[in-house]
Amino acid sequence: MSSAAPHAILLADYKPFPYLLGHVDLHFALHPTQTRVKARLAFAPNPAAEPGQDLRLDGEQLVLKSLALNGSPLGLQPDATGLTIPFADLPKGAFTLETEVEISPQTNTSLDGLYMSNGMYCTQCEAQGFRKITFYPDRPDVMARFDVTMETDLPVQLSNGNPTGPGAWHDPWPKPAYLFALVAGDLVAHSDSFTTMSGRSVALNIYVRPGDAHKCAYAMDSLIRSMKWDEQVYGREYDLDIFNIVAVDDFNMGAMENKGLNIFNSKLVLATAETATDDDYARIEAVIAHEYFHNWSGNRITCRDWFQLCLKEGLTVYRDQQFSGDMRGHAVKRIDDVLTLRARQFREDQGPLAHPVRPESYMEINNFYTATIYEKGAEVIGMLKLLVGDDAYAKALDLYFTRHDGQAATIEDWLRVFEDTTGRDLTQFKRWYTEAGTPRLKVTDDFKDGTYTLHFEQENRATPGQPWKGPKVLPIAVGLLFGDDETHSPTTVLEMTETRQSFQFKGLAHRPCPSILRGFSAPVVLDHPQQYPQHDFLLAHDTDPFNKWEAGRAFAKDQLARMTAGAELSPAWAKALARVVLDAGLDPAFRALCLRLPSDDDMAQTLHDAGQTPDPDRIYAARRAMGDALAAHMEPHLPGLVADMANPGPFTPDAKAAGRRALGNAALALLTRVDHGAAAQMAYATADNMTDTVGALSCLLDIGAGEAEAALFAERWSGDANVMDKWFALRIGLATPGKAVAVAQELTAHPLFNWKNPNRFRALIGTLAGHHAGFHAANGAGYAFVAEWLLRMDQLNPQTAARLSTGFETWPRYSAGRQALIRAELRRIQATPGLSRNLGEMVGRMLDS
Ligand code: B3K
Ligand code: ZN
Repeated sequence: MSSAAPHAILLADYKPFPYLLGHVDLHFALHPTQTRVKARLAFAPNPAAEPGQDLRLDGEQLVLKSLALNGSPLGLQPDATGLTIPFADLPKGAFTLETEVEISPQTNTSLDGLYMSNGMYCTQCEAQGFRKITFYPDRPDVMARFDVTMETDLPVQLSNGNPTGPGAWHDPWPKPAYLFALVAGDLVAHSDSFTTMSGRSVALNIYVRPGDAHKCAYAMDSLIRSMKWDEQVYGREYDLDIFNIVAVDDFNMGAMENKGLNIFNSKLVLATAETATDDDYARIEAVIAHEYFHNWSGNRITCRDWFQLCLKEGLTVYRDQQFSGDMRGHAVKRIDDVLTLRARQFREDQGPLAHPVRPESYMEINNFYTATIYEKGAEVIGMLKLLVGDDAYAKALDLYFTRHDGQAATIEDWLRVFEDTTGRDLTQFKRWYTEAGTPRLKVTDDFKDGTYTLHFEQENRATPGQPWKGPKVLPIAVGLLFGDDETHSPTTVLEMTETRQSFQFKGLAHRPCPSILRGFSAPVVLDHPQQYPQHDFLLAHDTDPFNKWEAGRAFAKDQLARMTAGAELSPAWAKALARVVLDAGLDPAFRALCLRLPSDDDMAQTLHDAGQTPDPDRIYAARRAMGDALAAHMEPHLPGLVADMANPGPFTPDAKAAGRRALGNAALALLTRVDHGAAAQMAYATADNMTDTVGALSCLLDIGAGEAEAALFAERWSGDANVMDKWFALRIGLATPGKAVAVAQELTAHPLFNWKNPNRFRALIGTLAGHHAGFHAANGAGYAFVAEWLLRMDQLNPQTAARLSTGFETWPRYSAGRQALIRAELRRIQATPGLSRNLGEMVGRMLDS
């Protein structure tokens, strides 16, 4: 638990650290409860800082055993958050500080700092875990070269950099402490090698528990493709002799980019056809790439302070999205990314936790690893690239990597490379970094004397602490369609900078149908009063794949909104959708995305944004009715579609085969609605891979059947934690709203509900919080259940508890009754003695708005 009294840290207060740290020697005598850490820190005064300052080192939960300055013992005692060496005690020039501390990895349940997972020692230091390992200036702008040695009986002993002997490592690249890592365990390696563009050979290893080595091939292949891609696309070469990845079962997030020693949640490494779904494979590929790409965007160039987090995260997400698009197809990747953006970032931006891509204050930095920093941070880069063009983007990135190599940089530095490359003034564009909230873009049009005019108006609504905002620079990609026989309609990027702005298209023979915001060229909510037949027309004819999909989406949302208000579903919708889904000329993965109905949470967000109060039960019922109507309409085609999508030959995880499975399983889900599960039962019995197994089981659970299959599944996979997480999530996620809380409650008594494991906790508690109608049960049982478990988790692992508390962030959307119930739970959490700074800050921000 964080012991410091909460107080706000401000961007405006940044000051350079008064001492430079040239070199660090660390020695670990590893022991489960009495690990000894010796540190030798070589300091010199920082000429860029104000002279005469004390030396303040961060340190939490450390037992200080000895302290010496230039070899002479010092009789100082630490306080709860660190150690201060008064300026008067410091020599004039360079000096060396030596400390020895004792820590207890086994009892460190926060999974932050040095901890143990299944008998293995591992670390997580971003953002501020290093201060739980030794006394240190734990801030990203203090960079040093590290030498590490360790003593332990465990056979595999790893740290950053290159090995210099058994259990000894030297990292030649100066780095901040958050990139430090150490692993010791009984592990086996899946090994390979990579030859870089300048001909250096790099040893590659993925370390896992004995018995799991056969599950690493896909992660290794993804790593090699990432290394090649970063050379080819960004000219970035790897810079050590060795690159290690370690998979651990107990991990607070997905993975961590420690220099030369990435540590991964095992669910993002281990994959075989039998145990991993296509989504797992895609995620493994993306996260392996993301962490590898951080070697340049994050490690070689790091952040000056944590307010600049998007500098590394937004850019690295943007790079991993480009990579996945190159590997798997850009149209489908873009649709997936926009679905995630809306589900997580638009949701955040609409509620009490909204914050700018570069925040200006925080209490607990770990609460800011958010969709806004990551996903919106990436969108901002995509807009910048669209505005300056691909060539200028490439030049600006080259300049960024050369100018700032080895530095701890800022968003100002980042924007300056674009300004210097292009001569553009990015002052207005910078609002994307400093102002929170999703702009709304209203569109109207007119046509007169051969001139078609698009009128745009942008609205930038207030967010917590930011009542007023200026207009944003919006790149709006537009195409005009004139008839149903177009094979290509060119895209023009309009640059909007004012609150209201019109753009004319002259010399047209007749009025076009506009396709606006192609490729989702800016992260805005489009308010474009188009309806059937425009949706129908664009769904059939738009040559921009994103907007073709978006037209179907807008059509479905329009229908769902009417249905929640009591109207009937229009038969035109199913007809229009079926035409695309059955078009064999289109990519199956794209057709599968078209079949995916808007989620309940997405509908609630959309209704709230339009000024209505969403009713979770009505949304659920409308979406079910819509699925039933589509199934009835498509019934004659479904068995054929399911059969057509079967892949010939053995399982392969590539995008083409995965796309066919996605469409086949989406069609099977519809078929299950009309054949009462006959085809899905057969599919379950014959499935030879996890995608089809989960696909068939989901179909059955979705219609309230599948008990026998679910039991078989649990029996077969009880020994595989990553697979069992899926089982917990399916049972709860597919329960009917009236039963979801009861099912979740019952599963907390399951012998495999190891709630201390973050993956399992997310699979159960997180899935309930994401079951829209179940979580928002009118009697408040969902809220009380989640609150109870957050409080329990907070005692052990505040980061995971705080992360899951975002289940409550949407409270302002709902009826007064539900609002009161949620706020009561949030107040109950807030009033709990001993609450962590992490959860305390989250709950406080949610209640304050
Ligand atoms: N940089 C890490 C995330 C650290 C989260 C700290 N609470 C993983 C990533 O973004 O690549
Ligand atoms: Zn990252």
